[in-house]
Amino acid sequence: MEATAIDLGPLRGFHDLEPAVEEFRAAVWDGLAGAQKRIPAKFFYDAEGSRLFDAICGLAEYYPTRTEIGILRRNADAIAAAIGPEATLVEFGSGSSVKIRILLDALSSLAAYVPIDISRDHLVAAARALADDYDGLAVVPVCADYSGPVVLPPGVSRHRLAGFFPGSTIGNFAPTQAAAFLKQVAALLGPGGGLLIGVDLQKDAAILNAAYNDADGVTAAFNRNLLARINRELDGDFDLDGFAHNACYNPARACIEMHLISRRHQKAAVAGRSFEFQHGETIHTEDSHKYTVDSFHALAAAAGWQAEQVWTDPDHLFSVHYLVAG
Ligand code: AVJ
Repeated sequence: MEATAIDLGPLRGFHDLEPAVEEFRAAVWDGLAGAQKRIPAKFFYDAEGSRLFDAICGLAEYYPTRTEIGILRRNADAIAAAIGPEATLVEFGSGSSVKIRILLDALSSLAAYVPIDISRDHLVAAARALADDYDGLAVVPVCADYSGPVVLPPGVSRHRLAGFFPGSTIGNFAPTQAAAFLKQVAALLGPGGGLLIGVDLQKDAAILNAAYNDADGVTAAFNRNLLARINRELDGDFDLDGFAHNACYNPARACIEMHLISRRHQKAAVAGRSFEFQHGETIHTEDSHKYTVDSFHALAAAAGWQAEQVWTDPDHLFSVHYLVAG
């Protein structure tokens, strides 16, 4: 079979480390073999999952995206001043171009923009659109799983590195993993490096539960797409109607837990292996941890980051932090 060439258009390079299907299969086999079945949330984002996530971001109930965008817009100048001139901006997960465009508009000079994302097609499309719209901006996309070790491409200026990790994606990590990730980012960006990070805040459980159980069922479709993806990529035979979406705030863990609940006793095959599901048994698909400003500062400090500034919205729903390594 011939390799398909990727048309880079005006991009300055492309580093493709997209996880292979073997990694997905190993994670699903492993995750469905345990007493509590689970699948890592990073596998939500195939093309269909990325499309559904974009739809979630526009839902009335899903406050984080529009709230974070509001915070970035209102404080764009202060954020640009904190990042400083001639920085190389490294984005972990290149989901929403709306957010990065707010920063690119406010930053008067930038050495390069390096988006890192697990979903190759999504990444290339978003990177190309930015390179088209921001004349002279060096856009260097890296297709990789940033939850593991990341190596920046050669030729990217290390003069001054600033990370951007919006969306409260940090909440998908358990607190100990989040600290490990923040340490790894500090090592990657080096002493004096900065990190602009969005963190969802603890709040009334009713607001949180509504955000993850939208009336239109988009979050349910996003959750079930994990099974559809297994069927597509791992020769699975999941009956999608056999699983119900469930998301619920667990106050003891300060965390939204998302599950797929088996509606009956059933079996499903994944790449030649059969798994059994009891009636009511769940697959744990996502954790979304919520912080206070103080609990996040403590986490960041334990990982070697100093809290420089924090911006929030009038209702205290969401926070954006600027941290400095060292
Ligand atoms: C972007 C991963 C942070 O946890 O709120 C949205 C993902 N899951 N609705 C979140 C998500 C269900 C989202 N993160």
